[in-house]
Amino acid sequence: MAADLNEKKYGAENIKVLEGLEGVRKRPAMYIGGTDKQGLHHLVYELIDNSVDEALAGYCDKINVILWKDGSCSVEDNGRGIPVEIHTTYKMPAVQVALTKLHAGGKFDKDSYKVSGGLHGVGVSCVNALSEKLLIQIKREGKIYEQEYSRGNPLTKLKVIGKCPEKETGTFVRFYPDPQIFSSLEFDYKILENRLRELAFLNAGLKINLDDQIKDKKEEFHAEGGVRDFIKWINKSKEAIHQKPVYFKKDIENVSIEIGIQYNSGYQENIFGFVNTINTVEGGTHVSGLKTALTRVVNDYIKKKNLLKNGDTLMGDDVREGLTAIVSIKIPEPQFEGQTKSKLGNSEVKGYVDSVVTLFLSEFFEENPSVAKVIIQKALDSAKARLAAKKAKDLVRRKNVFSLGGLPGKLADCSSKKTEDSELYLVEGESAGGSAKNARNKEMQAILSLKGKILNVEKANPSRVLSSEEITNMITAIGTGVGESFDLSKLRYNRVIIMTDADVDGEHIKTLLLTFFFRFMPKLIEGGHVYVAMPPLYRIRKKKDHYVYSEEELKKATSGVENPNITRFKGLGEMDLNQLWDTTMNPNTRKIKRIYIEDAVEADQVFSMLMGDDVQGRKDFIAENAHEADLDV
Ligand code: 0RA
Repeated sequence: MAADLNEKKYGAENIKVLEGLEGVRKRPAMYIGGTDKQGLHHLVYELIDNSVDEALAGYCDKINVILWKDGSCSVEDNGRGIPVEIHTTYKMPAVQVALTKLHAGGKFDKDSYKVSGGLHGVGVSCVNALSEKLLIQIKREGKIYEQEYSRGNPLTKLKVIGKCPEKETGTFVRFYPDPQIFSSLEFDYKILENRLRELAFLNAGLKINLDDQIKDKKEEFHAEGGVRDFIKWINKSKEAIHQKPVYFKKDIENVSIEIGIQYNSGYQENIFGFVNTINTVEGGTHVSGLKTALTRVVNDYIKKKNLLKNGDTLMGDDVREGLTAIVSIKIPEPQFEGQTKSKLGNSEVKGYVDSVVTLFLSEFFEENPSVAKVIIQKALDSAKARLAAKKAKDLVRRKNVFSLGGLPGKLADCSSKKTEDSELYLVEGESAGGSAKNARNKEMQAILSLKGKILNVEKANPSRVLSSEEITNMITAIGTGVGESFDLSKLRYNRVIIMTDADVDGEHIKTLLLTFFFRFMPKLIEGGHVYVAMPPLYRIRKKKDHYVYSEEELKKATSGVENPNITRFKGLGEMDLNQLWDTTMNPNTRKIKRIYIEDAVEADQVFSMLMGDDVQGRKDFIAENAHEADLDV
């Protein structure tokens, strides 16, 4: 550690190191991002990352995560075990150094390079600092060691508590997150499940167990096929146009590169980049290396087989329609750039990935001509559709120029011109639209009513989507444009609120609209501008009217009340103007739910499943999630 302090590149980190664990408790957000649910789960990730590093170094093939009934969480691995020898500088066991001294990235053992990715790489000492209690057990050299901590301070000395076979080694850490620090203490099975599954896919062969003793749920994540299995999993609710994913893995210099590719019959491009198991949502040199090579290899093949006249070539977008790809690289010193530090900057990586893809993919095409054929045909088709879409887009643009002020006639706009204050309600049906128009606050709320069901964008090609009138009306009203020409600064309303009936049809329309936003305006969702209104299901008449939003709530609210006066709202149309205003439109009393894209992989899965062909998957999903609506008033 002393050596680290002398290294200039650790500038900002040094301050953290000097501050010590009190600094972590004083300003936890600086170390783990926040003290909310996400920060809480960050603690688990920090521990898992250490174990994954041990797996990457080749010493561990099993990680167990347990959520205990008493609210604690433990992470156990069968790696070498954190060293217990007395540290020469600190004169205490090395494990105690690891748990009580902040480390400026990397493990305290300078020679082992850290590959997996903690957000801040602050490690187990941070978890210790933010835990009311922490217990560590280590198996090394035939002995079992144990030590206990509270809020970063040792409660006991490291002691030997038993024996074990020499070849049994590993580290077990159980921690109790500190209620003085965290606003939420409950671990979420789903959040952990997604990350653990991802880690299993990204570390072929590694077995990861998740055991939730509160929810009584267990799962083992294990993928011998690595990224190949990941691709199959992402595409499972889509229709693949070739059965086996294209897959290759190669190490160049110090960089390990693993790539999987499979096309489906849809139109979306889904390329997921990972660097040291971190999802690089902003892309970077690994992703651009893949894109460049893919376009070149396809065009070379087309040229060689004379598949296009007059030497025409395809564009990158043509080659990526319906593509699901993963490029996962592991690199000793990643440089992250971009707004959220999730874009890979290492410039040498682009060439490495390009050369791997060029080599393997051209070979694959030569050896699998029937697969090459369906992929190339798909790219040729999408080039045709691109030209058609361009015509349709031009049409939309022209329409905007000629129509009144550029806005659709069906839009009842608000009078305020300030985006910040204003809201656009997208309302199902003309009659509900009419009621909303009368109930609204004209100053800040605009209404656009939509005729029944909009086009299913998952199944239609982009040129048809963009020539549908309901959709062009919506695009023009929102103002930002779509796809690559999307410009958030042109947004005309701060909130776009989808308001449908609380029934099956309403649910369907809501999903269609969300799919549209997800596919064509994902930044609108990312920016937190998309909401759904939550109209109540029932009114209970007491001294004051009381609205309830679910069957359970109704049961609770009426238990013990004899002869409650209940009205069921079948739709928005059955409410009078005051009711509509109070329950779904008045910013002070309504319930609306903000839509998030938490995880691109999962969102894509859900949307494909809900909108695509996988009927059974869809039924299962709806049955499982039907009761989960988190409400924001
Ligand atoms: C440094 C050196 C050695 C192992 C580890 C760290 C280690 C750390 C963690 C954290 C969680 N699980 C872990 N497993 C191992 C190796 C020392 C040696 O035996 O040569």
